[in-house]
Amino acid sequence: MSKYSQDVVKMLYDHQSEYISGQYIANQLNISRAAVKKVIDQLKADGCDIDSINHKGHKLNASPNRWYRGIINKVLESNHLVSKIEVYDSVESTQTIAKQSLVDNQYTMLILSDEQTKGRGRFNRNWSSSKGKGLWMSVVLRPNVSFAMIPKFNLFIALGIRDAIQAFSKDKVEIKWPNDIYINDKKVCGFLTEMVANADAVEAIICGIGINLNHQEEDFSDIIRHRATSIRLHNSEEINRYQFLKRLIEEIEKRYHQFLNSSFETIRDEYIRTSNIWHRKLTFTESGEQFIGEAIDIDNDGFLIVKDEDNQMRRLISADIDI
Ligand code: BTX
Repeated sequence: MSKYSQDVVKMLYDHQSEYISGQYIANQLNISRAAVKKVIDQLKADGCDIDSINHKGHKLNASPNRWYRGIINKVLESNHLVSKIEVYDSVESTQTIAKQSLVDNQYTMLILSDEQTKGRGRFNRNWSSSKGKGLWMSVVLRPNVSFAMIPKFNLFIALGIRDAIQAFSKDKVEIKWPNDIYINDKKVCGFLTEMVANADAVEAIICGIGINLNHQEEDFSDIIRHRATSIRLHNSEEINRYQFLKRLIEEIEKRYHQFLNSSFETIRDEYIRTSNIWHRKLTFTESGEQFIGEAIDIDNDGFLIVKDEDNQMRRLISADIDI
């Protein structure tokens, strides 16, 4: 990619409703018109939907289905959540990159990739992350908290992710405790919270988030098609990944501040109202043990209260649930 690609794409994004001339771009960047043409041709070859008309100029038709640093910097310019943003075309896992990038510095970070070749879920399960269809990202945060706070973090962040998806879905978006977001009983998002800690405190929280944005049903593999969905399937139009990212970071930032300053009790009602696990028979797996039960409540500390088939009450801080 040319070193001017990010600048050109940012200028096109800034003027999305109008044509801007090659000469204007050339003047702004202090390069020749021929150089501008070369960059535009390359962006088009990369799948950027740019309309070019003689004597009128260039116009970005829709937001491209890939990440451009120039646009991301623009849409996230007012964010206070992360201080460093890394963008990749393809990586094995943004979670792995995040863990490598956080060493020997104190940055808060956002790592984004158009594609993951070895995206992973909980318990090392596979997370399907096809190119250009979804949002695959990891956020590195540096709260000064003990590691007992990690499950609480997960609960707050779940609400932030849910709210962002709800803003783009006409159907109800629900949390499946503790790590998934569902629409109409199909998974639209999975997230996981990991940490790097020393004996006293957490050094970094690494929150990996995978959201299916613009998949059509046929884009999902046979294995997950019957239980996966995308936001696009609940919206009449393509999801603009940049607008979605902006909203997601805003919602996460809001919930992160709440997490740092408030107890789970303050969001408990909201969490219960937006969860999809109540009043149904569920299969739980906790520390290798499997049992059937019904989720009854979530207590003020964020533990799930489950009544099992023997009418025994169990208190879970994390588990795997089969719906
Ligand atoms: P999970 O273990 O709850 O979900 C994994 C399960 O979900 C898989 O076993 C499969 O059945 C199903 N699945 C796989 N891919 C998809 C998909 N795209 N849509 C719906 N269902 C799917 C949840 O794990 C946590 C996932 C975190 C993913 C993010 S992406 C960015 C970051 N990098 C990375 O490697 N992981 C995280």
